[in-house]
Amino acid sequence: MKALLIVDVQNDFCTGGTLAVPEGEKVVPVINGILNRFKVIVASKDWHPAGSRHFEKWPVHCVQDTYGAAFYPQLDDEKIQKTFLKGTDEKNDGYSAFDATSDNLERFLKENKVNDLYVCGLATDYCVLASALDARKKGFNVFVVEDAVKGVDAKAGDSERAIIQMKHNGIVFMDSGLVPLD
Ligand code: VGL
Repeated sequence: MKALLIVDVQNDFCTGGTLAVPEGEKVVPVINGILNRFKVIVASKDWHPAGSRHFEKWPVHCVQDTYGAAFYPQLDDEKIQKTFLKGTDEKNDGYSAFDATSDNLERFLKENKVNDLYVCGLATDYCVLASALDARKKGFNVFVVEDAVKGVDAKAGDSERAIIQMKHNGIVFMDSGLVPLD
């Protein structure tokens, strides 16, 4: 069984947000266009308390229950079966969807007999990177939908380096048009 993991497609990571990823919202139509190829669809959300230590490194973003933490409005979120909340305590960065505390992502995927995990969303060089690497460590076959991710690139080349690191760890990059239908 395959599953789609939609990482952090939240208002604060899109244009107008407090930690906007350049062109972040451009992933949304690409993601919406592949949802019907999956029976299992999950998402992660950055979900920080207002006093998070994470905000010593980053502008305040994705504070629990705020507009900035909501899914980008055009994301077709009705098809998401479960959303995993991460970075939920003051000491936790929560870059990886597998660090979610609201529920256990690894257990959910294994209960649903998922072995192929397709990853998309924001941002290539942080939460997509951390989630994809964790998925590999946990034994999933991992595919990143390359036209459905965007990077922060705080330092020029960060996304490119992240992609190389993922490829070195056996993660496969695939255009959305090639995601299998079944
Ligand atoms: C992220 C930077 C800081 C992400 C989260 O979702 O990739 N990036 N916090």
